[in-house]
Amino acid sequence: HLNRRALLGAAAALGATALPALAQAKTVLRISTPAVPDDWHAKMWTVFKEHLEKTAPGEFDVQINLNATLFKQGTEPAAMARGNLELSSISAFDIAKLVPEFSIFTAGYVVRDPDQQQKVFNGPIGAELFKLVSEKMEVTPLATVYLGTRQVNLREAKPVKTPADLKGVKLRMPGSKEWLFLGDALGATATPLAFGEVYMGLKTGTIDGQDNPLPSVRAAKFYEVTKQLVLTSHLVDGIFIAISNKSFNALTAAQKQKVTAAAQAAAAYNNENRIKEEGQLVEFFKKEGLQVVTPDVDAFRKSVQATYQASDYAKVWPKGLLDRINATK
Ligand code: KDO
Repeated sequence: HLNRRALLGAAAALGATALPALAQAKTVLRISTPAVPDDWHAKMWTVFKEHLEKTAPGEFDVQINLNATLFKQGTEPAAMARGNLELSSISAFDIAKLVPEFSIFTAGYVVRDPDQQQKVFNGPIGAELFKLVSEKMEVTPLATVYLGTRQVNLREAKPVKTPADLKGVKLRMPGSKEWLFLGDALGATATPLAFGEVYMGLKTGTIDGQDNPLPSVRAAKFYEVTKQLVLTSHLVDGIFIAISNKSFNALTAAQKQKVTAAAQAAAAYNNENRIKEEGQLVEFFKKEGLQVVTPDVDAFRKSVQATYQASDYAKVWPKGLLDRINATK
């Protein structure tokens, strides 16, 4: 409030016509994400906004667009590179399209847990790869967000122990070849669909299942239209708060630091809440009537890892990177 009053006071001193000019001086930061409002990686943007309002009062106009209303899922990186969008959270799958080395993080059973994920991306591996991201994608990653550990979630319950049991199951994946490869590696028939269409797809039966971390299964209410959770834990998934280089380079050094700190506060809020909730959700889904089963995770791990190792993806993984990730504790 103080700030607005100060602005109005300054405007009055300069004459009423100066108000629109002063108001426009705020740097607009548009955010686009497919996240649903009740998910932690949607709520974290409010933390980002409030953080900036405190550290840089009146300097930014942060506009949060959820549910992929501003840009379709997966089109955010191109929009940021063109300067049509300032901020988003981008996935390893988005990055792998332009930075093939990054596909190591789209592979199942590589990252072990959220703690290791933070260490990998906040250490030298992250620094090296984020440099490539900035050069090749024209966006700068600011913080690593734990999206959760992806699990298989089926419309009808069936015995699932190994990848062979998913044969013929139409498993929805986001619409890119890197995602479809993961779905197929799990033994299923991967079917592309945008996140916003998954609920209907499950309800009507155009797909047999989907994979997502449990907090997103809760927030997007997929448990209402599915009967089983198979705890494959196949991907410790991360997304990266990223800003377009065009907008980042236009900021002062102090603003860059504040925007980065706000992104890190947002990620920390998400990570803390998501990890906590993820540990409590199996009970919730059971109460909602879902069958929750643990398959032979070793069988899934072996099969998925072998599929990736034999693929073209592994050919472009920098020598020694997998060992360096594994050695990160
Ligand atoms: C999804 O579409 O399954 C996915 O989990 C992929 C993620 O990369 C991310 O886009 C996420 O959806 C959305 O933010 C919605 O939660």
